[in-house]
Amino acid sequence: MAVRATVHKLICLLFSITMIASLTFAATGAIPRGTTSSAKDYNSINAGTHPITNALIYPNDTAWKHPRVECLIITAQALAPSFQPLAELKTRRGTFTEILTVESIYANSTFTAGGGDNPTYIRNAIKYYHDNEGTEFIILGGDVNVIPIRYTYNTDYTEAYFPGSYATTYKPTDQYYAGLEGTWDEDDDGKYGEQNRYNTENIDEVDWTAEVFVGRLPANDATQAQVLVQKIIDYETNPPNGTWYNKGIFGGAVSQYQDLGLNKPSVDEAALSEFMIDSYFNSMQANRIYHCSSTYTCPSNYTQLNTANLAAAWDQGAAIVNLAGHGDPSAFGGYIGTSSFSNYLTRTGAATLVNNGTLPFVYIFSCSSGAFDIREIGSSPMNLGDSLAEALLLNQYAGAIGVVSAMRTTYFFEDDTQFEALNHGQDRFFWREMMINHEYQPGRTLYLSKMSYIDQFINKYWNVDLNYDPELAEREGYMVYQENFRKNLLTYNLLGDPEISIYTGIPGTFASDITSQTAYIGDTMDLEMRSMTDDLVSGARVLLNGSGYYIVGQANELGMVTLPVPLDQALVGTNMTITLSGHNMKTTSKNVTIAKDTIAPTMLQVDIPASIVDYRGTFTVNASGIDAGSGLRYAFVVFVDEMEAPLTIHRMDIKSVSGNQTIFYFKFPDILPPGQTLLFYVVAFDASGNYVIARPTELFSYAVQVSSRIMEDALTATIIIGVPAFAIIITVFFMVSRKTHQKRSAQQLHEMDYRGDPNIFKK
Ligand SMILES: [Ca+2]
Ligand SMILES: [Ca+2]
Ligand SMILES: [Ca+2]
Ligand SMILES: [Ca+2]
Repeated sequence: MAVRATVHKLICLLFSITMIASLTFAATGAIPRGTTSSAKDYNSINAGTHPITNALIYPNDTAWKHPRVECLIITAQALAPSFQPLAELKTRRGTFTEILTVESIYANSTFTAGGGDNPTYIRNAIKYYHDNEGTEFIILGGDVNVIPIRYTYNTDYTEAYFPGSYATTYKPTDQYYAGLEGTWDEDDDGKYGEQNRYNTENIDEVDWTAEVFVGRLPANDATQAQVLVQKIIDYETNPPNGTWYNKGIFGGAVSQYQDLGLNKPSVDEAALSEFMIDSYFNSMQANRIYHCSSTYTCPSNYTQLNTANLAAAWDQGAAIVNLAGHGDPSAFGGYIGTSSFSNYLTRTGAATLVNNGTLPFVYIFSCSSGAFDIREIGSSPMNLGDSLAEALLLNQYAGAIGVVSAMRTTYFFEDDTQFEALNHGQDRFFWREMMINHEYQPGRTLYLSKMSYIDQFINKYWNVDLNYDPELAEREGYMVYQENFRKNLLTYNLLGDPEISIYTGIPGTFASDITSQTAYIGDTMDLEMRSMTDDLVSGARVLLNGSGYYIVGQANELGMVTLPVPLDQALVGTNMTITLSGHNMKTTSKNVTIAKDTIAPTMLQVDIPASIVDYRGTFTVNASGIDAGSGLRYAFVVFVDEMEAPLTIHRMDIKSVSGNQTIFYFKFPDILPPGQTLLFYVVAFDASGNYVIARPTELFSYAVQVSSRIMEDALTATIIIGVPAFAIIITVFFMVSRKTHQKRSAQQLHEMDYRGDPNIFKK
């Protein structure tokens, strides 16, 4: 209906251009120029006919009763009941969520018609929901044997721990379910995600930009699904008290020890941690747990990184954890000497953490600690259990709320002093996305940060790319690391709920007076979302729910949100529930009693130009009305012909509201018709449909004369138009030359080499 109303208004506008021009001339007496006068108004209260339909004022959007599926949970039939409470949690606070089973996907020809395999069908279903329901978040409700993962073609490195072609060629990623453009197998050879030079079409098969935000809850059965879902529910609705909400743990290991014989410098991830703490985490309390090499000086306030200290800090509670160093599917660790190595957190250790309910969101910068397919496809000895990331998720009351980690071998450059490449770049871009760009939903954080990393690292240097360029490859310094750069992006995946809001501070309470106890049908609620301590809550969500309506609004940067109350007589006397939620805020609900404004407006006074309007000038109308109850909310200028039949309708803007008084404003949008007279009246409505019509007399409309065109005017116009035309020519000339200059600067930037060490290092 909203769309129809817009179309209607457009038609009106077109109508006005043609019809106003044909209004007949009706001379009025000469009036002094340059003033406005208050017309003597004759008010018809709730009487008299007007052409304003309800649809024009009170949209009744079908989406209010059929909300879009913002979040989709894909799981197996056997696990679906376990995910039901998660769907309800989200739906209750305004993220309408549905469950779709893989059994129903595989049996639905809409999703299987084009052929392919099970991941293809699942992705087709996601595409369908994204296209038809506007779905934004996808929860893969199950481990890889429940919801298969896509193995992409990538030959960067022969992986330890994985059998056969899983070691050499096929590397897993859930990004396949996020990037929905193309098929990821454009040459149809069954090898998905090939870079351009392995693809007979010579195109990149990966879609690097996410259309939806994907996270996986790695349950193997209904019991595990219940554990994962209950952790999310408790995190959101009943988190433990304490100071853990604004604490961050930064575990910095040593990625490389100095080796003078091999001319290798040390790489201390404490340095990356310090950079991120300084740049992104000012609002939080940092717990530094580092191991530092002999060539790097740890800051004075650090704790020694070892298994016991890391577990102790974790058990005390934190909102976020960043671990940077080395890893394998079962552990996170780092070098403690040139060739000696220590693990700091193993999957066994993760399963025995006791940080009861104080669940951090964890980013692990390492190799393979997030290989959540290891148990399903791995070979001995790693097939004895789940990956470290899964162990953190599946710890029943402790561990983590979510983990971003790598499924396979990842990379770094050893002198990446700006922390912009590969593991360094991706790690810090992730936290920058969360803390600086305020993307607290992990699915958005991960996929948006991947896109900024591509934009600001991969695309920044001529010699760095995700695809092979044979011409550039002729030049010295070109990095033939496309497979490494590609896999480093694809292999970092999210285990956890992509939609949940991650705590970065102690949760606040919404102010109690944000909403009033009653609302009128047909009204809008204009709400300022703020906390009891008067902080604005930008991005906060409001759900108005009841009698089959599900109406959602989201606050802008200033915390303002507008929610419509349907003009539905059936709502009068009922209670609707209004639910407020937001980042670092406790979700709260209360009832709003829906009433009807039965008090008619008392007055509408119209100001019109007191003189003949210059046809080259502007024509404006002000109207001031008074209504008890909901107040006058909408007003229209209705232009009529000499027989008082409506020609065009123009909505007025609200200029100000003060108590019961509303002042409206209208500016004629088209070229004024020279020598003609505009005939019109004004009609204004309160929220519930009571109205008042203002005219000068009971029978006639206001008349405003437009001056007629004379020859001198035409000559003057020629001169006036001539001068700007010359100015435009000059301006365009300068704009073009400026653009050429800008292009040259961009070219110079593009020519810069990536200054990192040309040798890439495995984690
Ligand atoms: Ca292919
Ligand atoms: Ca895309
Ligand atoms: Ca698994
Ligand atoms: Ca009223």
